Amino acid sequence: MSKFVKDADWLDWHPSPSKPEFVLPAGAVDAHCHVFGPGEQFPFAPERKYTPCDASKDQLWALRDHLGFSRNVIVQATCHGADNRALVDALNHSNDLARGVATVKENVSDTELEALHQAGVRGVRFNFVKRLVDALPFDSLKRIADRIKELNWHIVIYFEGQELPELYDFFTALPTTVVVDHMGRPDVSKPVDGPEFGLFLQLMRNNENFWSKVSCPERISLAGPTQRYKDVVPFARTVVEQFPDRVLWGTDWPHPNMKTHMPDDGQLVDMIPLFAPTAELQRKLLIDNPMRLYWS
Ligand code: 0GY
Repeated sequence: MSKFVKDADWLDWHPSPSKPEFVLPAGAVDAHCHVFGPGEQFPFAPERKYTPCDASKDQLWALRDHLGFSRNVIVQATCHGADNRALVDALNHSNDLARGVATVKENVSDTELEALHQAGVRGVRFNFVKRLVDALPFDSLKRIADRIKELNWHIVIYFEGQELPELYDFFTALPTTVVVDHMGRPDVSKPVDGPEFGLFLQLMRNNENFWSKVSCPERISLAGPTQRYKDVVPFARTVVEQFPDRVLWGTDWPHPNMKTHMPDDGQLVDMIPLFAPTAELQRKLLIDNPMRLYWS
C-alpha cells in the first residue's frame, strides 16, 4: 500500500485499451508519455500540485507493445518536481528504447547533467501551466537553457494557448531547438485560421528551431471521446501538413489530470491517420522526426 493517496478527482489510466485499427509503421516512437513513481519506490515531490496514481515503467512498456510502438520518449511530470530518479530508472531499464526529457533547477551540477545525458535524457521541460507549477523566473530559465545548449539538448515548453502572446518573445529568444507540447493547447472553439492559432502557426513558421507535438486531443477537445475528438483534427492536420519535418506524436499516457474521462489509448492511435493522412507524413511524424531529435 503506497503512502501516497491519489487525488480523489483523478481517474486511473485505461486498464484495457483497444487494439488500434491503424497499424503503426515498424519503429514508431511514442514521443510524449510519463512514468509516475511507483510512489513507494520513487516518492512524489513535496512541491507537487497533484498526487497521481502509480504508472510504472513496466506498465508503460506493456502499453508500447500492445499499441505497436517501438520506442518511448518519457517526459518528466510535475508530480516528481526536479527529482528525475523515476525517469532515469525507466531509461536505464529500457534497452536503449527510451529517451527522456528532464526537469532541472538552476543549481544542477555539470556532473548531474552528464549523468542524465548518459541515461538518455536529451532535453529539459519548461512548464508555464499555472495549475501545475510555480514557473521559474525567465532569467533562471535562460541560464538553464544556456547550460543545456552545450549538451546539444532541446527545450520542451508547455503552456496554454491564451498565454502565448506574453511568452512569445521569451520563447523566440531561446537558443536551442524548442518543442511545443500539445500544439500550445489551442482553444478549438476558435477558428483554425483565426488570430489565436495563427500566432502559434506564425511561431512555427518564423522560427525553424520550433517543433510541435500534435498530441492530447483528449485534453484539447470540446467534442470529447464520443465524437472521436473530431474538433482537434483540423488543428493537428494543419500543423502536420505545414511543418512535416518538425512534428512529433505521443499518447500522453498515463494522462495526468484527466478528470472527466480517461481516453482509450487505442482510439488515440487511430487518430494518427486523420492528423497525418499519407504514409510519408506518418513516417516523418512517427519515425524520422523523433529518431533525429532523440536517437541521432
Ligand atoms: C501532460 C499534461 C499535463 C500534466 C503534466 O507534468 C505534468 O504534470 O504534463 C496536464 O495536466 O495538462 O503533458 O501530460
